[in-house]
Amino acid sequence: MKLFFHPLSGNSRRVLLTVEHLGIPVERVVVDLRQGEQRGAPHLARNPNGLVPVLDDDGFVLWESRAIMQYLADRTPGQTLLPTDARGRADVARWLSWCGAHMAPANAIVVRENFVKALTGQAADPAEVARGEALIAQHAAVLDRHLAERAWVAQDRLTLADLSLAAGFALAGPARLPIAPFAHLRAWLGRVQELDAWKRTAPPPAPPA
Ligand SMILES: N[C@@H](CCC(=O)N[C@@H](CS)C(=O)NCC(=O)O)C(=O)O
Repeated sequence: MKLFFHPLSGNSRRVLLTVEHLGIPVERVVVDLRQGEQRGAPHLARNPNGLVPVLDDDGFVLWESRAIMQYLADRTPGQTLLPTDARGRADVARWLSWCGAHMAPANAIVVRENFVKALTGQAADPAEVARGEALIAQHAAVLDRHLAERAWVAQDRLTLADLSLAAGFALAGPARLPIAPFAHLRAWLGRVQELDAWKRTAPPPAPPA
């Protein structure tokens, strides 16, 4: 099994977290996003969107990080990250969908403006930063309220929902994501960051611009 990824990519991180937590042997292949390798013909043949991550399981090629997470869990006997009963799966799927539609895109705006652009010597666009911060405030408030009464996002245990959402906050410090007002969210993020899988998937220091 091969995973095409980039070490600083939050979308890759949620798959790496799943791989590490489940202990799946995967060959990791870096796609050099700074050099535009994702837009070259070999990678476009894997993913016509020109994005990472992509999983290649003996010719079964799968893109979209949350689909890859679910596939890996389904292929792992005895795993507990993805429930097998309909309601449990729906609960986790609800948060995976919400992460993809709302929380992660909001985080991504501010990560791009405050972190990715700095890597390439570009200035952040203040209007975009403000737009991203407003979206984070809106969606993080929902997650924070939810986490006020529970330790984990779904099912009262660690699931793919936690790994998916936490990956979107991986660059909260360097990208200055405005999560200071959300104490329950920060406490939950701390719990995820204590996981061995989190520690083993930490990206290397960002290269200079
Ligand atoms: N919805 C996709 C998003 C993937 C995505 O946006 N990947 C980013 C890295 S975090 C990427 O490949 N960017 C390269 C580019 O935009 O050229 C997923 O969840 O896998």
